[in-house]
Amino acid sequence: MTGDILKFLEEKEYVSGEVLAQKLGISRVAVWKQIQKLKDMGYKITSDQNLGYCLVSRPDLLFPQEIQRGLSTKYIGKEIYYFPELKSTNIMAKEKALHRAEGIGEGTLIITERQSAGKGRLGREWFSPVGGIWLSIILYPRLSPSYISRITLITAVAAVKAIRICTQIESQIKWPNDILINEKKVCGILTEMSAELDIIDWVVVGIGINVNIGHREFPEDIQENTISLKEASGKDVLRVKLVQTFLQEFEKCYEILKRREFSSVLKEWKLYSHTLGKKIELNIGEKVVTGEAIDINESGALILKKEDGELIEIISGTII
Ligand code: BT5
Repeated sequence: MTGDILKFLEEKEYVSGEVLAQKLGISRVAVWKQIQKLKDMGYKITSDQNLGYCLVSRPDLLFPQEIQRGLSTKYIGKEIYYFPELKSTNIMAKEKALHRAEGIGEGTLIITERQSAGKGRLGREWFSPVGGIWLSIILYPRLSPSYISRITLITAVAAVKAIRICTQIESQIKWPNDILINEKKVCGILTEMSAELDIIDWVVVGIGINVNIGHREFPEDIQENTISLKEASGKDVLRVKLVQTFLQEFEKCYEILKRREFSSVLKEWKLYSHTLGKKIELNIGEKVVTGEAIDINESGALILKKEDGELIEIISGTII
């Protein structure tokens, strides 16, 4: 309901309680109650006995009605579950993905202001205080499970583009799931799935972006290698705009992937790559391999040229 009333409130202009009541088909007292609710949520609204209500400013919070206002996607983010705090958006998204039959559609978004137990890969922790973007998208692609690494790659491309559009900052992708600015991590991606032998059941793409977070807020042990967009740009970044832009870019890339036309996104990935052409040391399972990262192939695997010249394909690993 508060979402409905927001559609009719004008910024910097008064709308009478009478008009709002008529448009929403509720009483003027009910309008007043909704206005109080919005104020409690952080919307600044002035009221005048004769003129009615005027929206002065919106809070910098990731409310669904704010994200959906002006969002031009077809299905990504059309349904949004918002929480002021969650353990982990990926955990919540995985629970929801199990309820596809009950209407949890493709593109459903789980978003929160802070995570108390944000997850990285392989059980690692993800620090997620207020001021960042912590979200997960639920997908049901009719693709084989081998597409999972490509889903991480397209997410990274969408994130780099959204960051550039909203902040003019050029970031780079460190294979497979990190986005870096000046060699420091600004964003991480965690893709999880459930699949049959040859078809994906569901995928949850989780992304965390350090947006308006002060450097000293990061725990000491990761401070040296982390950065936020606020730090990099020297000013606060509009998180709602960044979420919208990311969702729009993501949907474009995902549509391409669903048509199995990965090569155009892969081309962009290579353009933004921080990894290709570098000598790297990779942790893969129990083993460590060293070599030059020479390419990413059409399946999203990293091609590593070992010191003895042998070429190996790596689907997942961590660069040390
Ligand atoms: C990742 O793991 O980079 C995946 C992070 C995904 C986070 C999102 S937030 C929304 C969704 N819900 C979740 O619960 N998770 C996803 P990995 O490559 O394993 O990197 C983890 C490592 O990054 C940690 O061990 C730290 O060293 C470092 N790290 C932790 N928090 C960080 C932060 N906020 N910024 C930069 N680095 C961080």
